[in-house]
Amino acid sequence: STSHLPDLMHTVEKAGQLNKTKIAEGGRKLRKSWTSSWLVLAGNSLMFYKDPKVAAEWTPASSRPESSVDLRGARIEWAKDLSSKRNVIHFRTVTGNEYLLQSDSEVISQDWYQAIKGVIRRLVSC
Ligand code: I3S
Repeated sequence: STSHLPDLMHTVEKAGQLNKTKIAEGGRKLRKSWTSSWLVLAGNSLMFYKDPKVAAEWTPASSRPESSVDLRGARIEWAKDLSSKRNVIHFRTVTGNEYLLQSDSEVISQDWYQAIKGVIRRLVSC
């Protein structure tokens, strides 16, 4: 069904490309596998889409998310000692799923960090 789409289109707060790897599932450590991903921050969720070939042409209707995480109760911090890459965000859901999100651009990483942190804060006070 595509009934969620009109709603999603109104609530997209931020969308863009980041490098991503999941490092834990339900608290169990996973082997890293970095891939380029298209992230969409909307409502209570951070959604991961396949990286579109032409970023400017992306819309919420152009594909379905590959996965999605609930930001309620999530934690975000700058990763220390978890990667040799720079500007790495460490993100953990309440269910113990952990991700590293990274861009070579400090500005892009900072923007995502602030945007995700803002949503998490907003959800705490709900
Ligand atoms: O934490 P690690 O094991 O140093 O992470 C590296 C590995 O995932 C590596 O893959 P292989 O285990 O197949 O060699 C990746 O290529 C590296 O990118 C990972 O390290 P960084 O520092 O890039 O997160």
